Amino acid sequence: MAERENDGAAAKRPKTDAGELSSDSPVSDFKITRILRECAREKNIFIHGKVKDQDAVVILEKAPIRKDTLSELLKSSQLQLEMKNDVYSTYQLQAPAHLNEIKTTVICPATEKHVKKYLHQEVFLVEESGEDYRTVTLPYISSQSFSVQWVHNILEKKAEADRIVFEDPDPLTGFVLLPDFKWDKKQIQDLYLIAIVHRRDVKSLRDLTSEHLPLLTNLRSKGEDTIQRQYGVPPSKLRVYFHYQPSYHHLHVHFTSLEYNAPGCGVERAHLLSDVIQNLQADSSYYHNRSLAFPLRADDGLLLKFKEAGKL
Ligand code: M7G
Repeated sequence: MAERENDGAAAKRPKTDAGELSSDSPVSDFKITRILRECAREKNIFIHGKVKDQDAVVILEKAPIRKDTLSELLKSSQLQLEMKNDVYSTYQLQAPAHLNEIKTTVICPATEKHVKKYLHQEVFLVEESGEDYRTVTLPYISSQSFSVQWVHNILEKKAEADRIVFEDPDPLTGFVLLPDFKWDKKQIQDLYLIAIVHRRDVKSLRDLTSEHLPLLTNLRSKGEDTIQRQYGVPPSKLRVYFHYQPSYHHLHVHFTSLEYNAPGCGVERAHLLSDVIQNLQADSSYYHNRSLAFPLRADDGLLLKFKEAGKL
C-alpha cells in the first residue's frame, strides 16, 4: 500500500470536518451538575452534567481571534462604549455569530475517569523506576486505562477518516497524522496534530527500545515534512513529544506549535521525540530501566497504588 497524503490546499483550508450545522445538538439538552474546572485566562470551562440521563462532560473554549477575519470583524461588529477617559476608551464588541464561535467538545457517555480527568485537583510528582513500572503501574493501567477505541476507529478509518493529513500504512513503521481534537484548525498559532502508530503493541514511551528506532525516525521525518508542506510550519517551529504517562495507552506523538503553550508540554510530562531517539541510540534499554517522573492527580488510583507500595 502506498503512503497517502490529503490534498495540501484542502488541509490548509480551515474546514469544519463534519461540516454542516448539527441539528441534533447534545448540548441543548445538557443538564449541568457542576463546574469541574474553569480558567478566565484560557477562556475555557469544563462542565459535568447529564444528557438524557447519561453522564457527560462538555468543554467550552472561546476561539482565538483570527487574523484572516480581522477586517470583517472590525467592520461588521457593533461597539458598545464602556468608558472613555482622555485617550483611553474601552468597548464591548458584539461580533456577528460566525466570528464569535466557541469550540465545544462533548464526551458522552462520560465515565467517572473522564470526569476526574477534567476536575481541578492537587497533583503530586511520582518517580517511577523500571521495576515500579512493571510491578505497580503496568498492572494498574492494564485494568484501568481509558479505552483506545477512538484510536482504533482512526486507524481503521471508522472515524475522522476525512481529517487524516498523512498516512504511512506500513504495519511496523507506519502511522496516521491528523489534527488533535484540541485544535480547531482555524489558525496556525495553536497548531496541534497527533501521529498515531499502526503498531498496537506499544503502550507508551516505556515500551520503546532500539527496535523501534526505524518507526520513530520515520514518524519524525514524515510528520515534520508533512506539517511543513501542509501548514507552512518548519521543524524549528514545532515541539514534537510523547507524554509520560499518557492518558491513552497506544503509542502516539504530539506535534504542537512552539508558540502554543499546549497543556501537558511541561518538563514533568513531555519527552521530546529527538531526545527519545538519541537515548535509544545510546542505550536500547534506556526507557525500560531508567526512572521516569510524572505528575498524578490526588484522586488518581495509580497514586494510591504508589502509596500502598510505599513509594510515596
Ligand atoms: P495523551 O497524552 O494520551 O492524553 O494524548 P492527554 O489527553 O492527557 O494529553 C492523547 C491526545 O489525543 C490528546 O492530545 C487528546 O486531545 C487527543 N485526543 C483524544 N481523543 C479522545 C481524541 C479523538 O477522539 N480524536 C482526536 N483527533 N484526538 C483525540
